[in-house]
Amino acid sequence: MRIKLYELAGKDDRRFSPYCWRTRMALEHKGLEYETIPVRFTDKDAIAFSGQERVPVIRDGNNVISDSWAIAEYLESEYPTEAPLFSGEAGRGLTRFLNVWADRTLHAALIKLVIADILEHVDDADRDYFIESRSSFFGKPPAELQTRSKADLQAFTYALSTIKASLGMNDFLGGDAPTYGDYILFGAFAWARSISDFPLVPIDNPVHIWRERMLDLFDGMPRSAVAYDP
Ligand SMILES: N[C@@H](CCC(=O)N[C@@H](CS)C(=O)NCC(=O)O)C(=O)O
Repeated sequence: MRIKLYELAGKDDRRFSPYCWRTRMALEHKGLEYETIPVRFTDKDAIAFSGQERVPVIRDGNNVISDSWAIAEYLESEYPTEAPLFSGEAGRGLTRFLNVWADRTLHAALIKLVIADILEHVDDADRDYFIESRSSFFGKPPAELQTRSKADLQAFTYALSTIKASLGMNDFLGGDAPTYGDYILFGAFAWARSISDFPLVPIDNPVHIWRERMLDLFDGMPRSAVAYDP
């Protein structure tokens, strides 16, 4: 039976969740058959069976798993003979570090640059929910948060600087081939690309060159997603 991936979707079937992108890339990496079920922010009933309110969620036979990190660990233990996501225990530990860094540092810097653009692409039914939930979380509405001030641009560039240095040495964070760490980082860029045409990284930057490489993986599946800069 195919795995079901419940995935955030906006207008025009835009898939714009960084966490759902991590899971989608992990499923592709393992070569597992899956189908995606689009979910809007306010479709909480559609994922109520998972006992929580966020995507991604996967249903694999009788197993239901939520949270992109828990899903990656599940796929690795349930499908050990498929391509490894972590390359062993040390790889898993270091990737866990990257997961926390991306959630806390990279996403925190990126959201300020694109949050109002997200609003343009959420489903109409989600518009009020998005404004209210994000205004409450950040203390101001999306339009006031996305000023792209010099300080906000510098914070994003600074957050990426370590990754930039690392990607200047290897094709992928995982070395010669991508591993789950690459998918964590790519989630942020797939998210931004799906809802914003703001140029985050200069085209001669190793991060941009890596992003192009990532877009070509899996027969170009990521590149063909509804997005800017196709
Ligand atoms: N730690 C979770 C975060 C998942 C998450 O925050 N997903 C967002 C979509 S990007 C969501 O479902 N938000 C629901 C909401 O804001 O109501 C993971 O890694 O999967």
